[in-house]
Amino acid sequence: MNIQKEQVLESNKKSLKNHEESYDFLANKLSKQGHDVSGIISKLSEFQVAIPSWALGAGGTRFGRFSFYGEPSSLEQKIEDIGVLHSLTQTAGAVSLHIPWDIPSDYNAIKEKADALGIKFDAVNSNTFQDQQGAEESYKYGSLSNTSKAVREQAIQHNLDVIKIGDKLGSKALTVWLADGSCFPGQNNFQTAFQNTQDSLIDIYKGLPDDWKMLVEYKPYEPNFYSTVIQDWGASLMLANGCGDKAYTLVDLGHHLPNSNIEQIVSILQLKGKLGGFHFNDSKYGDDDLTVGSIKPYALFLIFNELVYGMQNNPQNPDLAWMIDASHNVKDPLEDLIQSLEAIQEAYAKALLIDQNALKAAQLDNDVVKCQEILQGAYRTDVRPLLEKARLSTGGALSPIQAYRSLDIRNSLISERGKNTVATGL
Ligand code: PSV
Ligand code: MN
Repeated sequence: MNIQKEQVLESNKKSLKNHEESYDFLANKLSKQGHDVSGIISKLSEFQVAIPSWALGAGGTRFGRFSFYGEPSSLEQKIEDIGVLHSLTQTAGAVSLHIPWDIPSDYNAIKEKADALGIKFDAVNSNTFQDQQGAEESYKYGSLSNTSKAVREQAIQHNLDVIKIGDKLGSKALTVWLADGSCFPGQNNFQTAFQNTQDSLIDIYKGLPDDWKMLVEYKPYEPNFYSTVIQDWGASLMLANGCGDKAYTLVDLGHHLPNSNIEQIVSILQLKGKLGGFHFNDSKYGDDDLTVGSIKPYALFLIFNELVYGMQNNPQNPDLAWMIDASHNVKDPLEDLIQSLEAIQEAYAKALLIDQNALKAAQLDNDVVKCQEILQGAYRTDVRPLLEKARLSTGGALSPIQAYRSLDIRNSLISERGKNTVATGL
């Protein structure tokens, strides 16, 4: 299903006057404070976040899965769903494919479809955490770290195949996340597992095209509950450094133990030029994969403060691959993704309002109270009119959720696809 520009314009009509009033008020106030409002609007419009190909159907847990029906049952349909998100939000201009869940059957057709909808192919993700049908070796006891050379070779080859698939689509990065680890003390030799992983990653790295990056994702636990081979940013950074300049660390917000200072991790990785990618989500307890900004919006803002600082001050760090990596047990997946996209833009806009010069001066003066006032002053600003303006200026919806509902998109998808379709993914 495709949304026409006129439908979006029509849905905007009702709230246009309200938007103009609130935008004029805010823009006026911010300009008086010395902010470059149109510069902020352009930055918001340029900020595009990839949608993971595995998040468009119902999520679920091992206890159950409850569909909202009309799920995309092919990669073409997944791209169409991302097209819906992009038409409404104008910030979902990329897709991140998970292989083998989403291997294109017709590369040209997929590329044409994505192109027509303004969607690029961001990082491709390999999967060595599930056994594939017909595979000779099993990943039950690990993949790149496995004690068996044959298993490691199969996992290396899979990653090389994923690079080839991504290359045909125009992707420029491979994300490697390993479930490898152990469930019980003594099960693994930590050093052997780490060294095997390093050697395997180097073999994959050798197959990386010159203009590609390798993004090494870390996670402290799950599905292994005693140890994970790449458990934190330190392990990821060591492995990336062991591979070379094109290898970077990828931070997934849900992959930290409770109360970790993620903003500090992000900051130091940028200083070292080694932050390559980002998976957005939110969590209360662990890797909960909840809607971005739904639990800890202030932490998200503090992370964006560091990201903005890094983007402005760390030319040694490359442009990042931004992606949402969330799931949804009780929401329409498309509504959930719209809410995540909005939360990301909101945190970014607020971080752009931080007066970096004033903050630096207050830090030099050790004026702790002023430092906090500056951060919280930006955080407490209601920036939603700026987000609306950014969307309006690129043909998006003033309120993507309202437009999604008033255009009755889920019901149209159900009529087109039926109730029983199931999207690939976890
Ligand atoms: C693992 O929890 C993860 O964050 C990795 O990025 C996977 O590729 C993704 O979720 C999907 O399972
Ligand atoms: Mn992730």
